[in-house]
Amino acid sequence: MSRSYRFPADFVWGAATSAYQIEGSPLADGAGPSIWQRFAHTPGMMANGDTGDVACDHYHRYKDDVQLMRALGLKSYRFSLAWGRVLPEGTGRINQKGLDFYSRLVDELLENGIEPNATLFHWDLPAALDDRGGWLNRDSADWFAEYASVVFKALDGRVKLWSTINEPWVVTDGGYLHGVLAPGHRNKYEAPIAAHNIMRASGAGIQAYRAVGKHQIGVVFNIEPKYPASDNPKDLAATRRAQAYMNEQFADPALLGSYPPELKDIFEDAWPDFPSDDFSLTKQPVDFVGINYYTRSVVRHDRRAYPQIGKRVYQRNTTHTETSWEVYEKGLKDTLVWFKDRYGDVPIYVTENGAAFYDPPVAESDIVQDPLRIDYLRKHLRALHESIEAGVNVKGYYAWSLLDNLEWSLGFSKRFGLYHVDFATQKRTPKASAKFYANVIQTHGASLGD
Ligand code: GBH
Repeated sequence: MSRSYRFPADFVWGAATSAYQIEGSPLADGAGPSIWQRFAHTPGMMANGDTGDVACDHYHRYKDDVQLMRALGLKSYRFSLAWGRVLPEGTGRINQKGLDFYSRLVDELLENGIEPNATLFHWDLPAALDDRGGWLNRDSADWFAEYASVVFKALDGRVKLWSTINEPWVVTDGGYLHGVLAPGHRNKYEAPIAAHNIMRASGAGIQAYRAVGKHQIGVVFNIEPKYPASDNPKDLAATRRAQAYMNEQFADPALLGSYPPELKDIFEDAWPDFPSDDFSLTKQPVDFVGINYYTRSVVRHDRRAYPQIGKRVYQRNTTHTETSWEVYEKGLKDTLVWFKDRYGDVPIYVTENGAAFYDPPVAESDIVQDPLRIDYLRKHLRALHESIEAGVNVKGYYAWSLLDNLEWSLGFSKRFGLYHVDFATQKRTPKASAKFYANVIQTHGASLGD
């Protein structure tokens, strides 16, 4: 018997992007540089020397891009604001022209019947704030609240869904521990401090929202479920620590007001004692949580690993994407069910899900064939429907990404878009996955059963 995959009529179907990855013109109209502007212009940091100087030129082409969203039938579009366009020095002076760009984008979305979903911070910290210590400075919570308040005052009349921070784990693991993302630090003592301050900042942003905002605010976590490579107790313990490190280190202070005890074993002498008062700031009531899901990891004990989270075991007999992440749709359901069990019945949006696959060059045809991406989306959307059937309160889903874009330090080499972008000409071409997703949206998911 075939199953039905019909989603609720008010389910929010979306697609997502972020500022530095698509906008281009990072210094236009008085914007201050971000740490990504600096990092991308530091020789050796980016694949092929790629930068966000032009990216998808969305800063100039946003109206055309809103038409692409319309063609998909999107109900909502998730984007981020570049902090340095709004406050070039990160605090203090407001740059009205930068704010106006987002105001025009929001108007364009609303005129086309698409609900804006705005993320305040998707990694592009103003460089001026990095010069003051960035997320290592405890004042960063106040800086973020100041920026957030400026944006809320300008846009809350028109934007009904807000997020504070996108994927704090990536910021601290990539940016402060391994140095592969901006600001490019490799310092085990810094990582937990940056993580703590970013969660304080998220809390301060939510607090600021309660003073002026009338709609909904949450925070976005990347959750990657951890499975043990065997039932050997050492593998089980490493798996438990991996789960605490990547997933609970951020969601626990936000939703439970504490840290999992394993963090002390994971960071060893680099784990500081944080003032207990801080947790009243990190734990603010949220209206929803955003979860970004891409893959899982299978964990084996490895005593040489630092942090003490074992090592990832490559799965030989399964499909992997171009970023070599395993395709594992059951992990999405496991994640959503786990999240509800641990943190309670919070409304959830899947704020990112998608895959990089090799796309054939665009020739004369007007569509790029990407069957692997369709397969990925179909599997994950089915798993999402099963999660709702299992009782998880999922309000919406955003495909990553609307457009091929700058995949951070991997540059333009990895394509996640529903639309192909030719970065030499800026021509957008729909992929078959765009047609597939439009059909899912139009049929409220029923076409997933075909
Ligand atoms: C998101 O991060 C970002 O929000 C977005 O900007 C980005 O473009 C998009 O995903 C695609 O990357 O196998 O050890 O490498 C992704 C978060 C964390 C998901 C690491 C995959 C794999 C770990 N990622 N994870 S590993």
